[in-house]
Amino acid sequence: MADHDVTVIGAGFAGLYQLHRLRELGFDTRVIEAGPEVGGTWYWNRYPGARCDIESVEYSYSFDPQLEQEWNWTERYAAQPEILDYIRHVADRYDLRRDITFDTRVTALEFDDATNEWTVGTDGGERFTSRFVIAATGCLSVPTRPEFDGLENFGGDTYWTWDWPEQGVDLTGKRVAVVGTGSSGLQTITAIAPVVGSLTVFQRTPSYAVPAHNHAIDDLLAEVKRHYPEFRQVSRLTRGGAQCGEGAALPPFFEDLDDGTVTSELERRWDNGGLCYQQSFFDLLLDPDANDRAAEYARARIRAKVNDPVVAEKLTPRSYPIAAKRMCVDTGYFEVYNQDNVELVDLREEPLARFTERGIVAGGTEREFDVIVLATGYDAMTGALNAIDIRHGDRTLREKWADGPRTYLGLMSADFPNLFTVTGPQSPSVLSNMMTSIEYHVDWITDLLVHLRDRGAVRVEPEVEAEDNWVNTTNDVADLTLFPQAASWYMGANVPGKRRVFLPFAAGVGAYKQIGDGIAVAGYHGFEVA
Ligand code: FAD
Ligand code: N01
Repeated sequence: MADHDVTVIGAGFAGLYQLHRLRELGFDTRVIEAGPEVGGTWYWNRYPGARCDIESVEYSYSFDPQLEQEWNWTERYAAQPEILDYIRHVADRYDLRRDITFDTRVTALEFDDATNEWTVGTDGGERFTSRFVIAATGCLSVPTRPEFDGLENFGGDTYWTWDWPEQGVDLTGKRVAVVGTGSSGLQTITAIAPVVGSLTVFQRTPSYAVPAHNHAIDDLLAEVKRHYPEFRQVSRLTRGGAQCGEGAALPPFFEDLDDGTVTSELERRWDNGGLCYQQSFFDLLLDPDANDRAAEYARARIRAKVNDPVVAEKLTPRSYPIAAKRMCVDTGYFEVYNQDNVELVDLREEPLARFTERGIVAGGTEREFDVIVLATGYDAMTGALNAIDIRHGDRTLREKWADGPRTYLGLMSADFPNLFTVTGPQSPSVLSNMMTSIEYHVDWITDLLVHLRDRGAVRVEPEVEAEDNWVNTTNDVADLTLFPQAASWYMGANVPGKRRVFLPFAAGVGAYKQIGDGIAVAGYHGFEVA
């Protein structure tokens, strides 16, 4: 008999909810977490300005109505400390910590056909067996760490946004460089600009960023709390797992709108703020004309914020369709470049050559710094799974996925029985409000484990044909969209040597839920159970 019924890897939002569900149902469950605390993303990312870009009333658990009623979000977009407080509160409220082993990394998983169990190996040298393993390892939990020439020679302080010191960093009056202008870079730059002595931003590709218009949400919170269950029901059937203040209404098709309505719709969405700008048209990521209009409008709004037209042009994204890379949500980011002590270095004009003891050489010029901040992104979706040596017989998951992930529903991979992935590749995950997708996957996996237990079954895995069909469906859907036209982390393009395939399922959370529910109702169609 296995040491545990289920091992969950990771104690972020996904791992914690998974533990709670399984323990309630009597499964002996153990969680292994690499970090010293719960929280995942929100434990590690303590950089200045870190906050969510999905509205707090949606970016939260829905499984317990009492929790929903009792927790009070203070802002439209909660900041990292508040989100981490919430996760800690959840861990304490449901007494989750007693089943979590912290400061321990799962390094190996090996499946035994004779026992239908996984042997789990950790970096502490422990080995134990588990009937099932659920990887709640996160889609954005393994940083890329680009190999910058000479980085180790820099004599000042270097910080990565994903591993910001818990005690904070005093940047007052310092000469600071930031490399990277995705969401992490933008949030950091905006937060530190008022205190630093000087700030130099090294930008390779400009980002589309929509203003957050963040504010206190007392009234909205009270209103949502009055009908939270119905509110969540609606969100689960939307494309993005969040309502964007529009309820269940679908956005209009671009070609159905006259020119004036197109402009007013873009203006309304932009002024409302946030990622929902990309929902201006249903076909914004399908129709190049729709995309061009939304992109041009965004570019005009961005340019209007920056005083120097040369700097404004450098900050204006042009090289990829809007929203084909994850958009950013900002709070005064572009205005930072109107400060006299802020410089933008466009790495397309002045390539980054190397780091030195004093600073960074780009375009033949050495700039000197006290502190360098690296906000260079993640090996998304597959990074954390491929970091574990996952074996069945003479095959590893890493080898199987060398040309891109192969999964059924983003939940399991054929020939790797009894191993589940929460928000895995080829599920909507990172294209959605992750809380909606996490809860859906955790509930789906839990229901399947109960189904197996009720039948005395000890093994489940996808049929190869079902997996092939799902991989084809995922790729076909992606090919209908403009996503593949951007060199994004969605495509694996930010990791040298990573195969370029579109990683998430792009047809939306609502469509995915209907498929997932249908497969379960049909007796887990496409899964072999033994
Ligand atoms: P994570 O929070 O990543 O947790 C995974 C955990 O697994 C980590 O604690 C990690 O240490 C652990 N782990 C990984 N591998 C191992 C191993 N081998 N052994 C042991 N432990 C391991 N999504 C949104 O929907 N809205 C947002 O506003 C939003 N903002 C974000 C902001 C930032 C800065 C980042 C980086 C991501 C953001 N995301 C957002 C995505 C975010 O990752 C998810 O919303 C969510 O927090 C993921 O939860 P998770 O539990 O699936 O994964
Ligand atoms: O990472 P990124 P991130 N030399 O990959 C640049 C979520 N998130 O951590 O675009 C120079 O987006 C790179 O340039 P380029 C959200 O899902 C959410 O910022 O590859 N530059 C890019 O500018 C997000 O999408 C929030 O040309 C290099 C930047 O580094 C995801 O996490 C906040 C380089 C990396 O941007 C990842 O965001 C934070 C090099 N060698 C994160 N390598 C919210 O607001 C990379 N870059 C909720």
